[in-house]
Amino acid sequence: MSDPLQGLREGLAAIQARAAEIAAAVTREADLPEARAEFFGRKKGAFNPIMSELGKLSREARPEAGQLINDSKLAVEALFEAAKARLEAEALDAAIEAGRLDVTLPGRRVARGAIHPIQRVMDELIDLFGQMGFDLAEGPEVETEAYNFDLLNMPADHPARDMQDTFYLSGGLLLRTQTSPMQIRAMEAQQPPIRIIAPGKVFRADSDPTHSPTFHQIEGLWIDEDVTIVHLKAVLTDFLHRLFGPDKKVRFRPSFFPFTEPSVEVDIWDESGAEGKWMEVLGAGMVHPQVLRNVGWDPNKVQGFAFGLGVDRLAMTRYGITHIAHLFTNDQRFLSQF
Ligand code: 2NM
Repeated sequence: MSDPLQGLREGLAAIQARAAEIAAAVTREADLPEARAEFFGRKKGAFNPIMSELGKLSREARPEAGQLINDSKLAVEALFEAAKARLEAEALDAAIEAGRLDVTLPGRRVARGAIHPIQRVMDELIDLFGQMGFDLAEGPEVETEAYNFDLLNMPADHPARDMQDTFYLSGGLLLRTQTSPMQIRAMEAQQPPIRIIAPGKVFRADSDPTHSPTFHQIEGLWIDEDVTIVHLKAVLTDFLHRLFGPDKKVRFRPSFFPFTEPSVEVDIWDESGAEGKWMEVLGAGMVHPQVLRNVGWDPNKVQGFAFGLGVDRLAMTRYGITHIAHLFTNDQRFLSQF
């Protein structure tokens, strides 16, 4: 007895064989929909002509034929599902291979930071003055002429205001040339007594092998009803002995600053060379009565002293740094020594 579905079976077998070939040949997941369309596409799908043949079969043969076609479609669908799973696994393998780490390679050394020599000295000085009862004052690096000069008894024709020394900004502003404006601000903001230090960066249009346009100062101020030049000598001598050792020889010389009267400069005896020499480390003086009046204080009721010192030179002496440029180039090899 001849099988009326013989032709259908052969046709479906051919489709499945071709589907197996095509599904196995796909190498990229993105190509799958196109390959699938060869069998299930609305227009070119390989099952379409077979579906239209269905109508030519006898009524009795149709259910079995329908079943055969469905089974075949499911088989082809399974082939493409398997191909999809294979491609996903291949992509995962490739990603793992590409990201493979050799955990036996030596690690990269992390450069460790260190505190800059200037900041080390700053911290040490702030700590020393803190032990001596001085509070910390702060203030802006961009200042007005009033705070940087006028209120410090440096009038408009004062040589220090020359364009050659001061970085002027627009709008009547400037980069502070000294830390003293912080002291003026502190005096304005509170009432006597006051005992503060004001550390920070200062700026002068000055650049050569021994001068940097940015450098660091710490200034101090102590005002009360009965602070005299004796306190100035005692506090600064004590400070220098704490910093350099109790046997360090200290010398006070008369000097001049517009914001103090009288003014002094303070030297220490430097024995590092063959000969030994006096080395200037501080400027100081009794705060000028005009400066006190400028902040609204009565110089007949309160008085006191102020001082200033350059931190950069101190840091160089302390750490044996011979070139000022080392302080600013931020060379890791230099900085990591501290
Ligand atoms: C120095 C030397 C002498 C000083 C004076 C003042 C203020 F604000 F009280 F007037 N602040 N700092 C001063 C005095 C600074 O530096 C070499």
